[in-house]
Amino acid sequence: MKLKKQWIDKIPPIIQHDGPKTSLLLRSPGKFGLGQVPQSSAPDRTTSMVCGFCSTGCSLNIHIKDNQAVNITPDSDYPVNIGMACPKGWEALEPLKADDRATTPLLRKDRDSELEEVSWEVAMEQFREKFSAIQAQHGDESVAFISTGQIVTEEMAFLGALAKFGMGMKHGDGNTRQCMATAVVSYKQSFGFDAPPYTYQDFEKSDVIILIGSNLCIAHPIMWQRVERNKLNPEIIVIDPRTTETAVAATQHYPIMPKSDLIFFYGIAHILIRNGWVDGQFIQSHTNEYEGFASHVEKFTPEMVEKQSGISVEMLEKLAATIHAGKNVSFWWTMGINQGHEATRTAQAIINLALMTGNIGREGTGANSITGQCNAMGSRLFSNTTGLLGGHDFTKATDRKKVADILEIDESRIPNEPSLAYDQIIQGIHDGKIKGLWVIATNGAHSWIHQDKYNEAMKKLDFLVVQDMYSSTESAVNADLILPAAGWGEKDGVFINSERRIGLVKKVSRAPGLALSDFNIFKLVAQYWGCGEMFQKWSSPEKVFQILTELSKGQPCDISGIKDYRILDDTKGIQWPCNEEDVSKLTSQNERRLFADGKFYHSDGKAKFIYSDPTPIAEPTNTDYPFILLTGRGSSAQWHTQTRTKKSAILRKLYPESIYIEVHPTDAERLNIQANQIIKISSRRATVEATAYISTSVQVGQLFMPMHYAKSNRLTHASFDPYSRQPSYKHCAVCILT
Ligand SMILES: Nc1nc2c(c(=O)[nH]1)N[C@H]1C(S)=C(S)[C@@H](COP(=O)(O)OP(=O)(O)OC[C@H]3O[C@@H](n4cnc5c(=O)[nH]c(N)nc54)[C@H](O)[C@@H]3O)O[C@H]1N2
Ligand SMILES: Nc1nc2c(c(=O)[nH]1)N[C@H]1C(S)=C(S)[C@@H](COP(=O)(O)OP(=O)(O)OC[C@H]3O[C@@H](n4cnc5c(=O)[nH]c(N)nc54)[C@H](O)[C@@H]3O)O[C@H]1N2
Ligand code: SF4
Ligand SMILES: [Mo]
Repeated sequence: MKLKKQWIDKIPPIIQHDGPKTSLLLRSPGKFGLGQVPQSSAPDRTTSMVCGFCSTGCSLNIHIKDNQAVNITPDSDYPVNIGMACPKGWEALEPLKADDRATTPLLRKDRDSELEEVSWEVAMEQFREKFSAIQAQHGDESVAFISTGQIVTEEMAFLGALAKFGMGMKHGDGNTRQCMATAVVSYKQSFGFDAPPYTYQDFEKSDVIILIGSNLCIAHPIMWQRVERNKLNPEIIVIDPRTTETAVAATQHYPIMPKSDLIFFYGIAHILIRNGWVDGQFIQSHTNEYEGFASHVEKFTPEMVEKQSGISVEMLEKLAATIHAGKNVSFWWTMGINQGHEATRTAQAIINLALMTGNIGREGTGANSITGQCNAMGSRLFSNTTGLLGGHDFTKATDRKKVADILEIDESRIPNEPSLAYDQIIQGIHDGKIKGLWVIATNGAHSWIHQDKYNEAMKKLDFLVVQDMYSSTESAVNADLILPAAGWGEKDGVFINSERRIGLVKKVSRAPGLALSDFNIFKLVAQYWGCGEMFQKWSSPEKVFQILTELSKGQPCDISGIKDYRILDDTKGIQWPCNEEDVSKLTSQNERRLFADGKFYHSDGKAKFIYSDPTPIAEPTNTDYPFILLTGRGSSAQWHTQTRTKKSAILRKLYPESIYIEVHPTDAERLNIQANQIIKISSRRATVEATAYISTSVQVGQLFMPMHYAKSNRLTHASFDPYSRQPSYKHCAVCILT
């Protein structure tokens, strides 16, 4: 079916809502009825909204004067952060004011010319012309999109629906592939649905808290504060090759050999079974495949595990004994697990420990994957990339029909298979199958693994569109078209945090120049593409939210009880699920966890033990490349590729300005490296220079480089977990050139 074109005069005057009147008039005279921006003189006020950085989802009070947000204080009534915020939260307004904000669309006439300012009319015309010409010549699947976990859920859903149902794209993935894909696949296979079971109160109710590949103090500082509030004098166990800030604060640290976690956890399961420290009743009533698992782990004897993981038999026995002694044991994992060559099975080995000891569904327990970005959970359920909107499945005819009926679209517009994964899209570009790419709110030119290969792919594209708050990002500077976007604080919608809590984000500030909210950009694209009619009901973020609640009906993530935004404000965010019955029971301090009834989402209501044999790492060290390079978060003041956090003068004081690498004193001495010396680090892909920080936080033979400096991903090796296709950022072989 070809959709009818609708021309510019039918576009609703949406542009007028975003930028200030003056710059609109200066920059884009013309067709959009610009004289109507109200210059309101609203009284000073304070409103609260969820933070736009990490997945903790703290609520911040925003103080507004003369209709502009001027200051932030943490919200003391919100059940997540209870009056606390980390430096990024306190400084969240600063990135909005930066000089390099994208304020107007920028277009490159051809590959060799400079980016030039153009009006939205020209930008949208080019967008339509270039992408539709590519599709006409090479097929619908020759244009793809890469989205994000950092825009509001309503925007993600709009993008996913527009690109796939409206524009006929088959392939679109998100930066959540770099981050959460492993947790998604693990939960789906083990529980029957992608469902992190916990509530943050579990940090306070656990007597044994096990943090695996998670540097909570740095990456989720307010979750760490929740651990600190625990009055049970808990054992805090950190399993991490590095002596991180979190490991230093723990009661037990297991400095595991990188990527030996699968063997390690099978070894712990072996000891628990050998000692009879399992919950037979729970296993019997609520799980499948336990016998197979128990015989699988027989060969992972403590002696064998000691050799592979570097953790002594005594320590292994101690960990198992601590788990057994705990009343409420909680297991938490983050990127040290998700980003690995056998990440899915490793996450499932953690899930298996919780299941076999009955540590799930009760307070202070759980197999708990911590998410990363402010709306990673929103993207998992509603981005329409890997899964069909609302936690549905592209491959199921009944799911496609349900979604088509609710959206009142032709069922044939819904693809019957999930998209290619991020790495397959990049490979598709290299292979000449994908010629057009639309990148939204992610900076892959810095953050994707094996960066040089990524950038080569970008050069091969016929047309690259980057939609971002800034025109200066590593991704934007190489685009053919930059679409200027409003950021957090400049638009409305919801985020879903790590404990499944849906929280509101509000427009408290005006986007600069001609920048538009992503929502309004998608609306414009729909109009220009000629599929505006399909999205007639998608008139505002709140209207879209209501459509999403309807789509979720009957799913484990059912939120059909949440009728409007107001209730989210009144109840301080609501955790999914929340159907009409649940909503009547909500209190202002509501905290809910999943699986209290022991029912999982597989058709027989049981969880599944999933396991397989360990596999070799992709790039082992050798005499030429003798060091293991680890990468990750460097400080609580740095956010990913730094497009936002480097805009705050206060945050900039809290971290080193240029790239550094941590080296153990023994290695430094052997290679005659002095503190703060600039050294060269080489992998099979590139050589980069960095300042040497000599520190016992890394083990001998291991190096750590934060991901916040663009060069780090020139070194990383592009290998992927086979089930989740998540990149293995935390292991590659390098040498130090002396
Ligand atoms: N300040 C700040 N906070 C953030 C972010 C940020 O950029 N800055 N990003 C957010 C996002 S999107 C995410 S995903 C989270 C990430 O949060 P985390 O996952 O906690 O952060 P990382 O530093 O990437 O990795 C955690 C730890 O994994 C360890 N590790 C490496 N290899 C292994 C291994 O083989 N086994 C084990 N057990 N551990 C290993 C590393 O040493 C590291 O300390 O943080 C979120 N919060
Ligand atoms: N070596 C190494 N690499 C890693 C990791 C690692 O541990 N090691 N971690 C990986 C992980 S877990 C993650 S999540 C990724 C993150 O990687 P990215 O997603 O590339 O990182 P960000 O810097 O958060 O990029 C977000 C972009 O969106 C823009 N933006 C922010 N808000 C908005 C908005 O509302 N609208 C629009 N249109 N744009 C907006 C920002 O300016 C920025 O350019 O990095 C991955 N890369
Ligand atoms: S912990 Fe996360 S959500 Fe809370 S203020 Fe800091 S960045 Fe924002
Ligand atoms: Mo992430």
